[in-house]
Amino acid sequence: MRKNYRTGLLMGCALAVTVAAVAIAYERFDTKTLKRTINRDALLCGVSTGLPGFSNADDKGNWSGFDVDFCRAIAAAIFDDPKKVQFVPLDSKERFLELQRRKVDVLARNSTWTMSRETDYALHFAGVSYYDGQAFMVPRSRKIDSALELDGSKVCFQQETTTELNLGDFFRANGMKYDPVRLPRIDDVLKAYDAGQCDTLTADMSQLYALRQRFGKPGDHTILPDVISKEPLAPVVRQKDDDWMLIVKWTLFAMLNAEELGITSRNIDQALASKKPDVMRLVGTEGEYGAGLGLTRDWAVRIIRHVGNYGEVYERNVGTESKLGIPRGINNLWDKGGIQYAPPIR
Ligand SMILES: N[C@@H](CCC(=O)N[C@@H](CS)C(=O)NCC(=O)O)C(=O)O
Repeated sequence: MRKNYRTGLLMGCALAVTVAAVAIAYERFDTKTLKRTINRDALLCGVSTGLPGFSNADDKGNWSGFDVDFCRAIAAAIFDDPKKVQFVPLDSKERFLELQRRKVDVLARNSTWTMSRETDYALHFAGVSYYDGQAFMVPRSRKIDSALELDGSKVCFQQETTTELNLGDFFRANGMKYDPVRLPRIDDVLKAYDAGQCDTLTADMSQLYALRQRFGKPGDHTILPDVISKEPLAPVVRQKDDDWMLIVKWTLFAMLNAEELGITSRNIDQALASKKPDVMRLVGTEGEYGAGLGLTRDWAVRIIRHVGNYGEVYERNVGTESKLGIPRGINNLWDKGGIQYAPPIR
């Protein structure tokens, strides 16, 4: 009797431990991001702490930029209101951990898609929003025009980025020496470079264009043409929430497909009357593609109307007409000489 009681107790405990373990495993993989976003009535979007053209808040706290617009596009698809976003600035060190801990629903923050970031933090990069590569910035007065002239330089960069490894690879591969100046925050990196504590600053090329805007005289700094790495920048979500991943991924693809089909925020109403099958599927006048995402039929129309297609977002924030002035380059669509290519909506 006593033995039976003890066995029963042990089995009960084992069951409780198993249930707890399953609950923890379930917790580790959050599958309810869309539901929580809707209940909260706002998207929590992780962005960088301040990169003009990508994600930057003015003195009234209004955010703007390429990454910020991507957050707004997701909010537009869900709520038909691009303003329903709370921006959460995250520096390079905290970004993936805070996403994993659910401080944000999505990270849209100049983050390079690498294998270890997906495997170490149980994340997925949803699709490349910007193809970038690492480069160097130097004071124009140094009269340097190639990264191969940087032998013996003191190099400033931000910690917990892909930058450090690429830097080591590049100098080693070219038989050159350097002195690393590794700093925790982007403001420290800028200050150190501005104070002449390093001879060059290295980061992704797009970010050098952005950071240059933060100096009193941007024209006093040259971005060298050498690109030393592949930096596919992509929005990031947690693993095992496929429904949410689909929304983030197809938001990007809808923006790219809209550009390819010539649909913009200005001509979206004409597109609604179009009889072209590809246009009809994108704008929801044919098929039920929104329902597959748990969204409405006009999900893509909402994105295009409120935020614009990929090209509009690129040009407005970072393109040659903007302050940053970055040529479209490989971020052009595949049929215009670039490598941006979205799977079709069908
Ligand atoms: N793409 C690279 C670099 C990303 C990165 O964090 N770059 C820095 C240097 S420009 C940055 O954005 N800092 C802004 C911040 O920490 O808020 C990566 O994913 O590691």
